[in-house]
Amino acid sequence: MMTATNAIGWPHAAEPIEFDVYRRRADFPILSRKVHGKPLVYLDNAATAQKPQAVIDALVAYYTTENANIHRGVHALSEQATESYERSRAVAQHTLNAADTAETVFVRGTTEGINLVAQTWGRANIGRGDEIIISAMEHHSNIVPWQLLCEEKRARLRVAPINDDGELLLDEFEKLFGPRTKLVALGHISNALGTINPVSQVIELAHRFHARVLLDGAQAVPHLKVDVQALDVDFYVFSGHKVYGPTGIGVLYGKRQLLEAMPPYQGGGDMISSVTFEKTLYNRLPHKFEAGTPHVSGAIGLAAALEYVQAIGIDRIAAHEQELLSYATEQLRAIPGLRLIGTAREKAGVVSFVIDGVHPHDIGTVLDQEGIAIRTGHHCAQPLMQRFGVPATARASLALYNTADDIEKLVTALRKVREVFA
Ligand code: C6P
Repeated sequence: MMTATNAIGWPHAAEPIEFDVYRRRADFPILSRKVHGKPLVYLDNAATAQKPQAVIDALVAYYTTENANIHRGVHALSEQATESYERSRAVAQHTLNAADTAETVFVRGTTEGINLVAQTWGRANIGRGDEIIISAMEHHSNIVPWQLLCEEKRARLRVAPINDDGELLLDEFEKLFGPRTKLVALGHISNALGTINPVSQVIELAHRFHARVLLDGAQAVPHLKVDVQALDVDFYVFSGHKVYGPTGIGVLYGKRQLLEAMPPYQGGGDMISSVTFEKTLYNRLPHKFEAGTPHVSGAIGLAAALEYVQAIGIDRIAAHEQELLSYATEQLRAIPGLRLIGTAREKAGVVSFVIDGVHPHDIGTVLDQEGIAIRTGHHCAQPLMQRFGVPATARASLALYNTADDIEKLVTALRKVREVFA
């Protein structure tokens, strides 16, 4: 249990919060609104999760009582804002079980975290002919930054294949390693399939070949316990908005010795210890990577979200979501003409599917009229769609506040889709 003091008074994890899903739903004000006259059924959590009152209150409290620039002022507000920002970093560090706050860099989100590593560690460590391994199920954020780097350095991007269930083929994966392999960049959980990748095995394998590993944890941190030290992962990134926090804030974890050796990402205020026109000395970690005024309120809101999750218990959230996933899978399988895309044995709360003769966008539009929010499209994973031979899928994705009733409404609406388009 966290015992850190709470500078701006949001309800933090002093006491565990009971996990009764209907009580927890009441923590999320948006869930009581209607859409097209129907109660909102929010099943687009992989895109972004809704925010509990604790997070909204933390943002309001910060702007109402503390707002100031950080690390700069000697006045009281600046000192308080700095303390809250740095305390938020400690909450993020604790969430990932990083050894030190110096290893916990605030970024805008997963996308920026991956680009930061590609442009700093990557540019310094990847050379002509070197190889980077990704998988066939990556989000564009974990493809394009490496393509840019490979183009610049004339390095080679290699893609680990997956089977028809959407699972990594570990034997094939292993065959991709060689003396030029410098990095493996892998999604911890696929946003489009829900597959939970065997990341411990991958890290162990990569380290045998002296390659570094970056895990894209955008879909993992909201759904399972992540321990970067136990994993022995080199870099780990996630976005705040998918774990009930604000948009525009995320975390990059990096092992200290790697971050120390990396050049800065951007230049500007706060990332320096001294500047002359002849030479600039950089600030200590993690500030070396946080140029300019950071998203102070975002970090504070993220900490409130992480503490909220921690107070409920990530294991209880995971168990609840797994139960709903089994129920949803069973119910969807019973709909004639519906095909699930992504049937891995180890899965998080994502169900992607197509329905014979119906474009996924039409599914999304009919569901929207019923107040049901899902995502349709390629989910920023176009190569994965090509692998499954579909242009797009419909995707329902779960969060801690979803219920069996939400699944039943989804299933009823999908049966309606069949009737409308059959
Ligand atoms: N996936 C989805 O609907 P940002 O946008 O930086 O917060 O996260 C990017 C990202 C990276 N990796 C994975 C596995 C992701 O799922 C995402 C975001 C959203 O699936 C929006 S495309």
